[in-house]
Amino acid sequence: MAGIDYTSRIPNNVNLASDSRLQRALEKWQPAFLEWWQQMGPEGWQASDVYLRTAISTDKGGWAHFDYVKMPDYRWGIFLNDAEQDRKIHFGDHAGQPAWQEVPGEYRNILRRVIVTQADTEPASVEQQRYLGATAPSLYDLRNLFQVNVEEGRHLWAMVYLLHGYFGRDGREEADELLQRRAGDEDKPRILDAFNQACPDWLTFFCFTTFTDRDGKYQLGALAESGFDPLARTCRFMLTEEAHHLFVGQTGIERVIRRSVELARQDPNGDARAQGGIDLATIQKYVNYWFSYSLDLFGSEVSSNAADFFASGLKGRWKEDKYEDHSALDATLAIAHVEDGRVVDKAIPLRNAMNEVLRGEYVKDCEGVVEKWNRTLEEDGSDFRITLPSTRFHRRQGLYADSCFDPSGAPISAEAFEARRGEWLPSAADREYVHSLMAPVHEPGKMANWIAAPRRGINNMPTDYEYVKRVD
Ligand code: BYC
Ligand code: FE
Ligand code: FE
Repeated sequence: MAGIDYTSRIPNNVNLASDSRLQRALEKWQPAFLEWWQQMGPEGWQASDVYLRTAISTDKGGWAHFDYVKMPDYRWGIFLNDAEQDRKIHFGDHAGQPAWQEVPGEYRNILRRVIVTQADTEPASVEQQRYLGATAPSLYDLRNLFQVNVEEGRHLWAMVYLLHGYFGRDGREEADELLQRRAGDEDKPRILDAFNQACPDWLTFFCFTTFTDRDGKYQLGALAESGFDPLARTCRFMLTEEAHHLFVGQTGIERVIRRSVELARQDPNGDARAQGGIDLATIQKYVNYWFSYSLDLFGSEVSSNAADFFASGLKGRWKEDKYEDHSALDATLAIAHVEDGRVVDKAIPLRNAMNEVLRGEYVKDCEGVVEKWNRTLEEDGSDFRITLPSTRFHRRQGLYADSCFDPSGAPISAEAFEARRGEWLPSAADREYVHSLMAPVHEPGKMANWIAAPRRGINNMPTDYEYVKRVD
């Protein structure tokens, strides 16, 4: 079961051949996807040979195969983790009942909405990253970008399979619309804000893969608990692919930090910018920006949608098994509210606080990442430390969206915020400066001046391996 059938037009491990209607529907969607990829996927490089990994089975450890592939020939397909026998819904109002193998009628609409929202982020991120190939700091980084891009494309396939397979005609219509919305488009934007923000440079890319892909990790983790079994199984496999995206982000920022410290040391005034590097204060501003936009992706702190998702058994908590009480009916969570310009805690029924519960897990994970960056700073002899701003800082969604806070979370006036915005968030001049550093480096093993070399290569290959062979 875990083995993947690569002989059919759409690689899969769901025995697609046995359902000819579904197979035909997906085969009809496939050319539209490929056309979208040509139009909105990585600009240029489509004829180049890229050292990519492809899934060959969903077994633990043994699923990756590495080889040179031209991106349009990547075998996008449908890979679900194996079914667990007699799996039960394990939280919410239906706990103890058999997991659903078909869409429960009463939850059809909310389930479709969650799947569409998840699906929408995948092509959105590819669109946001479309032009980064032109300015890659090394072939190693270029290859990682393309790996992330093809896998986000596959995540779209994972969700489109659910829409086509379980939601009939409206599912097919949603699948078509997923190829019509565009990141950042005024008329047809992507659904969630972070996926309409520009990603014009590699510092942004590394922040995005650290913080925004990490939202993906936690949302997929919550959906991997779902009582709708096909969703749980597909999210479990997506999570194994996701780990590499997070690695790209975390090590990317770490390499920018290392190089920044090194360049500052070479400069008589300790100024990394004077040596063509990215100063640590600028990195901190990009961290503030992408952390806060990614916090928004968890939705409002108090949400009846979130309560419904949990009650219905469709979306659980991160590692739901570690909790003792799976009903979440008799508990509350203290959530900071703003009242008359002051921050006061209020007890919120736990089900309504599920977005905040998941965000809390996410924040802990981000703190661990920042700790690792700070260890690098310490090892390299720098006194600077990266910090995460308060979860109230610079929010666009939820309880704090209509007030202003400083990075410590203290309420401030809108004027005070505007006066200091440039200290806390990337200014136009910061963006321009970072952009000015983005020049492509295509020689194997060579790195752009503003970033340190990776400690090791991909799949045990040396760092100066020719990860991308340009063919024009
Ligand atoms: N931007 O009760 P509320 C990934 C909307 S990332 C714009 O606060 P709810 C990836 C919300 O839709 C993972 N709108 O929120 C990463 C609702 O609209 P309607 C993506 C927003 O519903 C990198 C209204 O505000 N997966 O995989 O409890 C690269 C009030 O809703 C935003 C998922 O998101 C926002 N940030 O929760 C590639 C999982 N936030 O319905 C891929 C599926 C909220 O009133 N989605 N709104 O029109 C969900 O579970 C939920 O929809 C959310 C929101 C957690 C996003
Ligand atoms: Fe994804
Ligand atoms: Fe990802």
